[in-house]
Amino acid sequence: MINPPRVLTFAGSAAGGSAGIQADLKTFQELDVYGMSVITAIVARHPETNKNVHPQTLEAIEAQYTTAMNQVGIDALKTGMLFSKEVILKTSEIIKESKIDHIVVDPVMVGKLDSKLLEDDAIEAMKRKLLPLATIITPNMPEASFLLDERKLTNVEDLKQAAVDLHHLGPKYVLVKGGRLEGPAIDVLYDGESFTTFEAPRIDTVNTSGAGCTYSAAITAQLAKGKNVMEAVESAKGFVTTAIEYGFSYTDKVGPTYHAALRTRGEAHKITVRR
Ligand code: PXL
Repeated sequence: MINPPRVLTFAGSAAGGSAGIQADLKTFQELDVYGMSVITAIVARHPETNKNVHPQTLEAIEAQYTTAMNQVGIDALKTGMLFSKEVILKTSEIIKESKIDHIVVDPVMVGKLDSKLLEDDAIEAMKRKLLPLATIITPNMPEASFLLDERKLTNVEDLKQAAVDLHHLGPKYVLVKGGRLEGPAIDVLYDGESFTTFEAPRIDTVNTSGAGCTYSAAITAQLAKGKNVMEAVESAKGFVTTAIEYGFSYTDKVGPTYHAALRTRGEAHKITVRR
């Protein structure tokens, strides 16, 4: 028996199961890595108070991390919803001291159901303290735009320029995801020297809740398993595209992607990679 690689997510708990910690752990399990979690906040709307985000204390966050590190050890780590400046600073400090090889930062800001997942005064800490520590950052178009002073992004050329400018903040790789483009879903990867694009067919569905979490969790799992960044992105995009294809909903609202799709429904979508 060879022990599976150990992967930790720092993220919010999405009580509905489609996104955040829940999406990450499902993805880790599907990709045969050992999943662990640090819950930074609980996202769940109270019917009377309407309160939606229930932050965890820095003490609880540190305790979870220490438990995972000391009881198990960590080969790769991803961050999702961190919510506040304080949590971003604490998480950055932890990552910096940890010397973990693979750090994936998904700069989560707003959920598909319009939950606000990052406070306004947290963005500077994210740019200055967290992004420089990343092996790869995975903003979608609104997140990339927000990190670049609300720049308008409308086509692949804009995504490429955004990737170059985000690379100046210090991450080794930048993946700007073009899920909101017209036409095929094209993502741009930039390593400081050259671009690689990853193209999947557009899937006509609204059930994409947690797709971004799932994609970055799959990248993290593949890095932990020894793939390089390019291979990890290609394989993760195949995984998430298949999960989106078989997305579903239990209600009339946006539903989850289907994390087990690749295992239970057949082949990954072919991803067209251009260098
Ligand atoms: O999909 C973004 C996301 C990330 N993390 C948590 C969420 C959501 C969306 O709702 O709830 C915890």
